[in-house]
Amino acid sequence: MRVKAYDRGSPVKEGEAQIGIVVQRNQFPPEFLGGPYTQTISENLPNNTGIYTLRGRDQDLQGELRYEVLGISPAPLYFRVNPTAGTVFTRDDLKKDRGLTYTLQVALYDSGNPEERVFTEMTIFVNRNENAPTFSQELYQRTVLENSGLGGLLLTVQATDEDERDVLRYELTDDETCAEFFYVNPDTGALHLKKLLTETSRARFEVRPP
Ligand SMILES: [Ca+2]
Ligand SMILES: [Ca+2]
Repeated sequence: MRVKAYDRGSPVKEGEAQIGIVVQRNQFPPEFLGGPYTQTISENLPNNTGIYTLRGRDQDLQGELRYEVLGISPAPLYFRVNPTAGTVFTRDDLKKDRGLTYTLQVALYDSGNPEERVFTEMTIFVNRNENAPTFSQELYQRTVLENSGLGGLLLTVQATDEDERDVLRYELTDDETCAEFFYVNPDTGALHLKKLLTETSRARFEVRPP
């Protein structure tokens, strides 16, 4: 646009200028990058531990992005998000609950006028250890010949754990002589001879729970 000013003198004289108006519009909503999000954590995490940082952007950002937890219950009781950094933190003792999966719904706002927003969900899996492993039998027994060869499979112990994600490992816990003559595969529970029994006069080996 042009604008003109003139006097009322005689003769009339005038000056001219240009006017430029820039209209700032909020054309683009913000967006989350890389979602949907998942994270697996331990139930033992202390309060205020950062577990993940959400990332957002806005093509015509005029101020700052703002993150806010909106749901979904009970996730907001245990998790919060830093409004400017987007980092998700624990906010309470997870042992107060027994949930294994939490869905945290987070909104992202730009600072436009009017404000635009977008939502995302973060799924948080919590590892809990509520059950001790149990063996399939209280006693495993096997008689072997004194001259049994090394490495042969004597028996296999087997335990299960009701905590789905727990991975079990086996270990001999009794006296040193047992550990000297026998070996248990930590992954499979298979018990093998690792030293010839002719090298001891002992007739009975017992491995008991601690
Ligand atoms: Ca925007
Ligand atoms: Ca367990």
